Amino acid sequence: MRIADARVIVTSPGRNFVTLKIVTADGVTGVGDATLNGRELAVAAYLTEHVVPLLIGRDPARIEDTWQLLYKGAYWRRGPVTMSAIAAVDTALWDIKGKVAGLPVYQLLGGRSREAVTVYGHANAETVDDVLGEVAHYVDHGYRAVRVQTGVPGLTGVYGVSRDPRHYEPAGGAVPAESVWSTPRYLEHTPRVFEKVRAEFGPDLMLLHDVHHRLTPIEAARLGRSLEPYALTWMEDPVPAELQEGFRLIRSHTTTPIAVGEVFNSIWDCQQLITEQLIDYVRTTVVHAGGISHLRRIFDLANLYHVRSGSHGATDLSPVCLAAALHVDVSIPNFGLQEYMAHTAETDAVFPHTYRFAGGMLHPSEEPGLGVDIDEEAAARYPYRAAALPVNRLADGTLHSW
Ligand code: CS2
Ligand code: MG
Repeated sequence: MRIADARVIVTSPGRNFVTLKIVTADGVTGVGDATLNGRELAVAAYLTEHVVPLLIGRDPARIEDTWQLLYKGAYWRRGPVTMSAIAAVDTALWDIKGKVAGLPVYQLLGGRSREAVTVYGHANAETVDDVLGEVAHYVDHGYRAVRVQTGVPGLTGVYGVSRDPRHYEPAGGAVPAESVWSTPRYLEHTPRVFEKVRAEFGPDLMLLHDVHHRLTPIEAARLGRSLEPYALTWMEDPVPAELQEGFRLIRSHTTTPIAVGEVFNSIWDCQQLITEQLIDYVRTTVVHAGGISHLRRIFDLANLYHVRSGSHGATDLSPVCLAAALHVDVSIPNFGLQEYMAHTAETDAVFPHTYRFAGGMLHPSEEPGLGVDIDEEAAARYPYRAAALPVNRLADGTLHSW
């Protein structure tokens, strides 16, 4: 079997997505997500100019050798653009391998380790009273886990609070929107949110919160300690994670579990965090961490150190990524949680898929391969539009993590 064609498809059904479709000479196709929010065209160009020419004529069955060729062969290793491009190729080749074998990909990864994939939803609102209603929405729909994000009194445009509570999309126009941040106001407000949510919904509901990279380690330690009475499942991205050793300081002060990794693109980004048990969940996912092959390596390392998966699953990861993630989620021994922000109907129409939601869980496709595709005619109806992620500043104008 040989790769005869590989198409890079950029489409924007409500938001931008980049998809790689690989076609073999026998007509078997595979798809991979290559979407990098705010940097979509960088990945599309990397694929078109530097990857697709290498794929034509290769044996699609050689997934590992292709991965090594694209990783080591680039000389310039790692980084979100390179690893998203490699991820798309890897994912598409696993899709093809499943179709050729006549098996859903999870069967090629060792089979089921659980019946389905427990997911968490996104309850968000400007005020605490309104967010209680949003949490109730997810509980009423069977969710066992809910992420809670609210506004902060005195601030506007706080991360995680969206106009449309069901579809949070942070990328806006071509020029980044700017918001103003205050850590003192946030640290003062957040424990009160979870005091009310826990009191309203009792001890069994899994509660999560995304700090979104905004604190220093000692501030994160203070937040973690203030949240301990409310027994969160995790506090996410408490600090920017380039300084992995910085998490030792957080760890020494609080037992609130920590989840990190949606911005990581290789095992090297989290090796110290995992091997020193500085985190409890690693949030890497298929599209940004080198595909199914590399993601499995990260989760296998994590498994040795009591670290569970908690893969990213925002709406800027396409249904192709989510379909692939579910095959990994259902098969690994150390699954924790899968983020699930449902895509819009417009997006789902471009990416027909057979995974399904029921009772707070996602069920991966049973079709051969990943169980997802891209409708190229529908995709062509949604041209790309530049959309940048916001930036964040302190009141004095200092650029802060968004
Ligand atoms: C967030 C994302 O889902 C999450 O945990 O961190 O909404 C993130 O901000 C976006 O994926 C960025 O594109
Ligand atoms: Mg996050």
